[in-house]
Amino acid sequence: MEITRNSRLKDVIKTASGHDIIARLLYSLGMDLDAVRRTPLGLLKIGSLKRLSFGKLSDASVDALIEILNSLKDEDPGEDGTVRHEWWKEAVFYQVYPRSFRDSNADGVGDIPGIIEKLDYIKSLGVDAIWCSPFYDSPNADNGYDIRDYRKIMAEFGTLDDVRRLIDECHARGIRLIIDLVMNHTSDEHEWFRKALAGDEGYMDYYIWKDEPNNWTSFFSGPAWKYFPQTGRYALHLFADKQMDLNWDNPQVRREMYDIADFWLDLGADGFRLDVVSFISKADGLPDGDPTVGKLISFTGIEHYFHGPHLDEYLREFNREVLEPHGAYTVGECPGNGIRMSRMITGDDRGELSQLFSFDHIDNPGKKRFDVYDLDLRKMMPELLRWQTEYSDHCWPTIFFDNHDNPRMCSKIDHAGRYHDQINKLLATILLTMKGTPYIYQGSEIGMTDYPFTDLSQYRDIESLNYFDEQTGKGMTQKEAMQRLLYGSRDHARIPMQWDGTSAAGFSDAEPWIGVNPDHVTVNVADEYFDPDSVLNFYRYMIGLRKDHKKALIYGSFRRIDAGKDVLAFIREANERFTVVVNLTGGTAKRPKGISGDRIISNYSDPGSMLRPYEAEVYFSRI
Ligand code: TEU
Ligand code: CA
Repeated sequence: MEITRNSRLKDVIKTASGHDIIARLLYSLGMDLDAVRRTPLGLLKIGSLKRLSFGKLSDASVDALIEILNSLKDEDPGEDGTVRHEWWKEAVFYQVYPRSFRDSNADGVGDIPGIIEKLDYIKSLGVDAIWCSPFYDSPNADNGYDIRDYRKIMAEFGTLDDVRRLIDECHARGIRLIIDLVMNHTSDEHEWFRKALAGDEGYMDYYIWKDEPNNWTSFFSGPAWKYFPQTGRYALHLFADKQMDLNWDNPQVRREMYDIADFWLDLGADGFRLDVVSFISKADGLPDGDPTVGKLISFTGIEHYFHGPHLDEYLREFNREVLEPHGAYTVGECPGNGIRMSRMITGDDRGELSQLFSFDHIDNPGKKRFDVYDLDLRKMMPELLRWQTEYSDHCWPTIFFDNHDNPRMCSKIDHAGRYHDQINKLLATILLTMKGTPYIYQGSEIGMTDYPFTDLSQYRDIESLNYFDEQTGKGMTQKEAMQRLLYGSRDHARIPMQWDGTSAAGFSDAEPWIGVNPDHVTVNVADEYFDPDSVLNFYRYMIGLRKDHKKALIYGSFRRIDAGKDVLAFIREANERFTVVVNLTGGTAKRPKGISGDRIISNYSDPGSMLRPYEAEVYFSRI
C-alpha cells in the first residue's frame, strides 16, 4: 500500500510500520493508539497529523514521515493458533549486572567469582536462566557495553576460566546462562578501530565514516559523530563517543561477529541478549533525520536505523550461520520497534530472533525517562496488554519492569515510598501471571528502590553526566537538572545488590564503586529470606506457582475481564483457571463482580470488601 497525505490513519495502521510508527508518535504526544482505532480519529488523513500534534509536526515532518512509512517493509509472520513449546517460553530469567552483584575480592567492584558465590541464592528463587550483562574486556566508558576485546574478560571481573566456571556452575544447578553481546558497536580502543585510525583501509571499512556529519544525535547527548584527525573524517557513534558503530554492510564485520558468537556458544553459553541489535543496519547514504519525527520516536535520525533496510536479512544470516546450528536462544534489545514490526523479528518461521525487548510500557504516554512524574499504572496497561492479545501465537512476549537502564519501577510509580511493599508484590503478580517470559532484574525480588542522590559527584553513569552537562549548557538550572537525574538516572539500578544490613550491604568488604542505598538496613536478602511476608518470599511463591501450573499460567489463554479503568483483571486458563485482580491506583477501588475460586495469594493478608491501594490478588479454581 502506497501511503500518501490522503491516506486515512485507520488504513495506515494496517501496515506494520504504519501501525508502530503512528502508535509511537501518538504515545509521545500522550495518546494511545486505541484512540485511532476506536474513535473517528481514524478517519483523519495522515496529512492532518500536523493538527493532531498541536503543531509539533510541520508539513515537512509529515512528508518525511510518509517517506519513512513507504520505505519500511511490511511482512507478517501470520498466525494459525498453534503455540510451539520451547524451554525459554517456560523459563523465568534473572538479570545480573556483574559490577553491582557481589564483590568477591574486596576491591569495591562486583565480579564473576562473586556471581558464582551467589548461584545457590539465584537457584533458591526458582529461576531457570540468567542473563548476565557484559563482562568483556572494556575501558568502561559505558560499564562494559564498550567492548575492547570480545574474547577476553574485564580484568576487574576475573578471567576466562572464571567465566568457564560460571557456565559450568550454572549448568550444574540446571540454570541456563545467556550472555550479553554488543554487536552494534565496539570500543574505540578495540584493535579494529585502532588499526582503522592507523590507516588500514580494510579496518576503516569496519566502521561508519562520513566527510561531513549528518544531523543524527547520540543517545548520550550531542551529535552522533566524532571527528578523527588521523583519518580526516567523522565516525558514527550512536552511544558514547567511545562506542563506535560497526559497518554491518561489510561482510567481514558480520563474519567477525559470527565467529565471536560461535566462540561463546562453543564455551557453553546457552544464548545471547543482543544489545541494541535492531540498530545494526543503517539506511543507505546515511540521510539526515527529520528532527521532529526523530525526537518523537526518541532521537534525531532513529527512523533511519531502528529497523534498517537489511536488519531482517542480517538477523537471518546470523541465525542460519550461528544460532540455529547451536540451538541457541536470543533476546534482542529492539528500542523503537512496536508490536507489529517486532512480529517480523520474532515470528516462529521468520528465522531471526527468539524474543525481543520493547520499551514503551516503561514510561507513560507523553513522558520520557528524565521527566519528573509519578508513573500511572493505568496508563501503562494499554501498551502492556497489547502484547498479551495482539502479538500472535507465533511470537512470545518478554515481560519486565526493571533492568539496568531504568530507575526501579516501584520508585517510578511511588516516589514518596508510601506503598513500595504493595507495589513490588503487585508487579511480581503481573510479571509472573501474564503470558510471556518474565525477566527479573537483580534486587527487584527484594524490593530495592531508587538511591537518594543529592550530589552530582554520586553519579557514575556517562548518560547521566552528559545529560547534566548538555542540559545545564542549554540553560537549564542545576537544580532542575539534578531533579531530572534523580527521576531518570540509570544509576538507580546500578547501586550494589543488598545482601544484608551491614555497612556495604554484604556486597563488598571495601568501599563500593557506587553508593549503597541507606534502605539496605531493612531491604536486604538476609532479613527477607525467612520472613514469610517479605517481597522475596512473595516472588518465590509466584515463581513456584507459575512453574507448578504451566498449562494455565504459561500456555493458557489470556482473557481480560472488564473491571473499569482503575482495576486490571484477567483470566489465565487451560485445565485450571487463575483470575488476577489488581488495583492499579493508590486509592480504593471496587473488586469486579463474579470473581470465583480460592483467593490463593495477595499483597494484603485478609480480603477486604474493597480493593485497597495497589492490592493484587490471585484466585484459583479447577474447571
Ligand atoms: O541500551 C540501549 C538503549 O537504547 C537503552 O538506553 C534504551 O533506550 C532504554 O533502556 C529505554 O528505556 C543498551 C544497553 O542496555 C545500555 O546499557 C547501553 O548503554 C547501550 O545499549 C549502549 O550499548
Ligand atoms: Ca571485585
